[in-house]
Amino acid sequence: MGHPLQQTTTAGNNRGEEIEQFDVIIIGAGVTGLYSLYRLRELGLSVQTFEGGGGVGGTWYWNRYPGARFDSESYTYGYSFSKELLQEWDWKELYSGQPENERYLNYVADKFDLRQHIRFNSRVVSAVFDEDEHVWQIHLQDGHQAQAQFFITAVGSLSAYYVPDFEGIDSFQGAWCHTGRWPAEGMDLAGKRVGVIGTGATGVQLITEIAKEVGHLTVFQRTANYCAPLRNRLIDDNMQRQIKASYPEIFKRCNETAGSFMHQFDTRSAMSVSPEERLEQYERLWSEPGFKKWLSNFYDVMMPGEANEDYAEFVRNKIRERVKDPVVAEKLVPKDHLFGSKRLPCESGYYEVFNQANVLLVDVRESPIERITPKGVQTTAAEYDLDVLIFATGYDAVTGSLNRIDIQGEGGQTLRDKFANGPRTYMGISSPGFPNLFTINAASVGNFVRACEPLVDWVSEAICYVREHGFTRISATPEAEVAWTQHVSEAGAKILRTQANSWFVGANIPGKARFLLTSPDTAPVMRAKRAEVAAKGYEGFELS
Ligand code: NA7
Repeated sequence: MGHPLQQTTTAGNNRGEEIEQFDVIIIGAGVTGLYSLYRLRELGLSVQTFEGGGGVGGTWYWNRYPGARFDSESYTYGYSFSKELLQEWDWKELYSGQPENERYLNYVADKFDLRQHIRFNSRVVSAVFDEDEHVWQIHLQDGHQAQAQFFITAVGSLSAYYVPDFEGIDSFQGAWCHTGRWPAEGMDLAGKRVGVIGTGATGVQLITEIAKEVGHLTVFQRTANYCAPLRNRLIDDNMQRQIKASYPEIFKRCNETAGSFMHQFDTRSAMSVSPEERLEQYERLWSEPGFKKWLSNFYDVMMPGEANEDYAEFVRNKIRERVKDPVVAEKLVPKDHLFGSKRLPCESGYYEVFNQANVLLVDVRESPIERITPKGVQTTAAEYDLDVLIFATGYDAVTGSLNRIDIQGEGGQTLRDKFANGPRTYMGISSPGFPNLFTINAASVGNFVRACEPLVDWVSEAICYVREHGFTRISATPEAEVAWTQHVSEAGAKILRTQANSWFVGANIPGKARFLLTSPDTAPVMRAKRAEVAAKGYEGFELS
């Protein structure tokens, strides 16, 4: 049974098999995909979602590694579209962990009866635009086919997990996995010799948690990160009542900030106040939870220059204070990139792990990994014997998850080829030659849920506009693409996010073209831009 408003039809393919037809096909049942499904269905369209996983949640389905949790305040990360949902759901912790986040997304799927439109364990292998019929033909790994007028890739910006191509990886006789594919049944780590490669936001969460149970831990670090205390705590009844009474203000505040977080920069320059006042503010923010110490700081801390370096040194000294062995401490102190040029990993005892006698930090920039051996990891300096090896080595961001699907637009052009030197889009969401395709996984950063809701609303309204005005297709114009791509390149060069070698610019994947993979603009600027485009009858798009 479909939603009462839905009209699902079928058509025959050239082998005489029936193919289900929908108005919209969505790939992905994560945070963005679930909301897209809900929204489009409420607008009366027939929608089918294909999800590679066995359940809803996306990032919060796959990332079951110990320690996985939010870095945004939980109550700013929930959907805002339903007042009833906001009042019903109790976030238990200030920064909620993976099991609870997955439960939340399952609760949403059940409450809004979304599962009936989702086909799980269904990996889409190709999507081909039919230029005669103006529909997308979707092919799944299991042979299933479907078609729809509109096609939305809600495939996540960090979902194509990346395992470096180390020689000998298949010879390893212990157990290994990537954090983004943590087995649902867990990994048996108790008392074992465990190795972790990678010390990004994921590695920092994982290492802190598993250090409590492993026999011995070897951490292979290539780049030290600036990490700050999360200061998580339980939400008590009083705070719960306050949160529920103030959701409109919370979301209003998030919507006013660059990354849709609830923290606002201090409008003063760090260098305009006395050193004592500056330090007092650094210390005060340091004692508070979450991203405040990053995003409520003097505004110029987030700009390359004197203030940024002043705060970076403050953070470096915080690390030095916590690690007993000065040699180890110096290895953990970042010196090769600017503070804030990567998303700030938040931690709950990370640095103290390196004071444990059973924990070894291996600097693989000094002695790179040569190969994986049957017994463990061989660097240029030594071999480390391991029972379990965990890759916290990140993701082929944004384009990686699109590239896993053979997406063919007009004239047989593939999106993979078109994006080979970085995404060529208009506002991240549409690319000439690929009509009726919305690549919404390429458009949001920051607090993901806050950013995705207005984006999905915009795409849904665009789809309705096309249908209501008697058109069958919408596509960005080549001129809009050229102008936007140039804007990303020029404006991107000025922001802190492009200064480090991180996934934001594809620098974490060998051979990947360096190009900012997300918008260089703030969330309010992007919302205003999209609103203006729509108000002008979808300026920069061709409707036919
Ligand atoms: P990240 O931030 O991309 O971190 C990946 C880590 O893996 C990082 O420390 C890398 O070192 C390391 N890495 C990658 N390849 C290698 C090789 N070949 N050898 C040694 N070390 C390697 O991914 P995360 O999953 O931690 O975080 C992704 C986002 O999720 C994060 O931004 C938050 O928004 C949440 P490197 O720094 O490249 O030297």
